Amino acid sequence: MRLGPSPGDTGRFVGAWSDLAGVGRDHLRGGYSRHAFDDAEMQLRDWFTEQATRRGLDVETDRNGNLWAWWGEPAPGAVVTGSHLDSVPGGGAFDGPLGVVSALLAVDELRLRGLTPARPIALACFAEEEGGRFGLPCLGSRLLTGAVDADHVRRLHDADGVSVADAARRIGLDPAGLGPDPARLATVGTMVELHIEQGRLLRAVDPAAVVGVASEIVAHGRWRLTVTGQGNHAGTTAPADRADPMIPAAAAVLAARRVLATHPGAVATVGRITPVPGGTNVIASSVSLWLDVRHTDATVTAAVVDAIVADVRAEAAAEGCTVMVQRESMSDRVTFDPGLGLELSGRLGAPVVPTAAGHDAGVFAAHVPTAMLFVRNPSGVSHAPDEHADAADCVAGVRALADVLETLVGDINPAAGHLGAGDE
Ligand code: HGY
Ligand code: MN
Ligand code: MN
Repeated sequence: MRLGPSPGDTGRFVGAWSDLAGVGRDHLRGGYSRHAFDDAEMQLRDWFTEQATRRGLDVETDRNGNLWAWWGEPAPGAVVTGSHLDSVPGGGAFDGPLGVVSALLAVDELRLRGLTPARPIALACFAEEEGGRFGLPCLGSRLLTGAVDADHVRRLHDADGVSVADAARRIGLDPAGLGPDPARLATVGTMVELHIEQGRLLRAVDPAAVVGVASEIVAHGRWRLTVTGQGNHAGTTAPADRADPMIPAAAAVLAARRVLATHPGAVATVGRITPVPGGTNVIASSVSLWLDVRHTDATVTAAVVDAIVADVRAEAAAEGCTVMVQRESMSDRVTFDPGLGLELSGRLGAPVVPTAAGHDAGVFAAHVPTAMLFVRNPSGVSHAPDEHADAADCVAGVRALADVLETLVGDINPAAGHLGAGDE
């Protein structure tokens, strides 16, 4: 194994990273807005395809819009690594793309080490991980594994009314093909996702740790509340004559914080509220708001939602409004493969930490041995423009991922010692 990072490693990372820096910048919100199959994400997909092809990997798009780049013929037992290219609105640069760029650079590293994989390696970019366009996170991996109903998904639509079916069609997919892909799932032997850490648990365990290994993902879900009142004039409507849906909506925001006092370990967030019509001098006729609630125990997650909804319904009754609650997504707690996690933690000398962030790896964990590697995030900030990881730590992440892949497919052939097809 080669010793510490060389200028080539950092330069290689910075070079690849700079390719993405200008794609999908959100000048209104700051950060990046790259959503499933939109222009920005398609530019990143094209970049990934070009980079993978240059490395001699065979690139394909599966029936659900996930990208796969193969080192070796697709066959059962493949080791899959990758992440996603889409972002939240105004998101950071690292959440998703770090895992994709690191996978490409890990292939370079393994070729420098002379590896001839004894099993196929696939680099993957999963579609709509954030759910930022159609509201259902990990859409591509959940369709592939059959974790969501394809007919329901086809009818989902974005803020402009474009359905998943239409969006799929626009990128050349057959909407009727969206759904379980058992043959492809059967090729996946092990899945490893590298991701910037989101939060501060790694530093709490070991401030010097650059890489961590995930133990679990807490239970988490998202609910849409639609409060309906009576639209009216902001100036001429007396308080007693109002049925203002913003009042119960405000109760949801405050309850999301208040109920945590009685549910330790839970987090609840209202980050998105959309009044209709949304005029400054208008009492809204309805308000949609979305709850994001997480706790390691799914029953506590449900209890937190129930407590918040009870507050909203009480305020709605007093205000003469009605409330509709729709569960848009729910992911139970995921425990990653303990044996694999301990093996990787020992191999890398990396602490094992849980996370409250969802990932495609969390979807695969129900089907194959799955692991996640976290790269140090000094501030812990994510889903915001300030999200950042130092280049040296990202290079350490690439090398850790290469170590993991070598462990999983190892067959070192020192005689090789070349970059392989499509040298950089
Ligand atoms: O929302 C999440 O937990 C993830 O970042 N998609
Ligand atoms: Mn995210
Ligand atoms: Mn992510």
